[in-house]
Amino acid sequence: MEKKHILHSGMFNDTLRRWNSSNCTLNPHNLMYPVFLIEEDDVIQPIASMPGVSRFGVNKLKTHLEPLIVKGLSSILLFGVIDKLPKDANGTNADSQKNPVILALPKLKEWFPTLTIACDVCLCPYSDHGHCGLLHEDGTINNGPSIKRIAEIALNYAKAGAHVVAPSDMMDGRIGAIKNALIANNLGNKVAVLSYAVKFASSFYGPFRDAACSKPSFGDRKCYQLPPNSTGLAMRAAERDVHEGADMLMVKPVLAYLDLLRQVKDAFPHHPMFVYQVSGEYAMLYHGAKAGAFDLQVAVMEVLHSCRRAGADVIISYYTPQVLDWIE
Ligand code: PB1
Repeated sequence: MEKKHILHSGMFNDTLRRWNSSNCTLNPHNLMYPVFLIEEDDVIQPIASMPGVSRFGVNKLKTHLEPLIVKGLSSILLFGVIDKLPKDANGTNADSQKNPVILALPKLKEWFPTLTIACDVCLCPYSDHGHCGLLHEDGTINNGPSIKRIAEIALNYAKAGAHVVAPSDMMDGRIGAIKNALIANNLGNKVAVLSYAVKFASSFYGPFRDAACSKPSFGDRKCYQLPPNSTGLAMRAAERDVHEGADMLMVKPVLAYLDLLRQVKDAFPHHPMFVYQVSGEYAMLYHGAKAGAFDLQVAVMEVLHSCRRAGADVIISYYTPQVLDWIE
């Protein structure tokens, strides 16, 4: 046997295994914690489709985040969920002064000065049609007004104190529109744009749509979320958003798209690469472990390490609270 083919000598103890796994470290700053924010400040609403995940009023979110900050949590991704505020065709309450995200931002910044706060920017949780953009009469996406509206919402979150705006709408040109709006308002150097650049029309979003009350009222999102089997469109989407000024890129979902994560990271090595372990991926691991198929901690850590190995710099995961304990 060739000497170089003797591999067991490189893995017979934990230190040797760590030496062979150095590019897969997982630290708190590699995690971003997605949280759902509701209008009622002192309410917690467990989400049936995502066992262990809840929607929080801002005061309950404070209590929930405090111990996580102590364990090193450095960033969250806010999703507003409205129930009392009306939804309309324009998503008016996406950025109204009663929007829970707009109201929470100054409080969260005061309570947690070390926390980087990203805000998801989209119309689907606020529009009566449940789509991520504005529509023509015939129900198709009206792209021009959509990116204008998305940029307006992003700017209002930035003005309310967001460090990062993250447009998950997938409209063509929204990154450039947001960037222009930030620059025109002297915020171009104070607010980062995290683009959901490579986001697929996945089957793994169901639990989120339940959690955020954001299901499309008709049709689907296949005309603006990438076809799951597209590589060319995926790479062109990343290139488009880099060209328009995105500060960070994202691939979403992740487990079924690790190949594209690697391709995007290799194509754009100078951009922080985010991945989103989405609601269906969360639930899949939860229920698999509950059914006894595998140990939850071992499986979740195996998946998160695969994301790091495939090029992810930051992982958006609902498992963040548990992972902070597991890596402590
Ligand atoms: O956890 C998840 O499933 C995330 C879902 C994601 C949130 N950014 C979107 C997917 C969808 O519902 O189509 C929401 C789109 N703005």
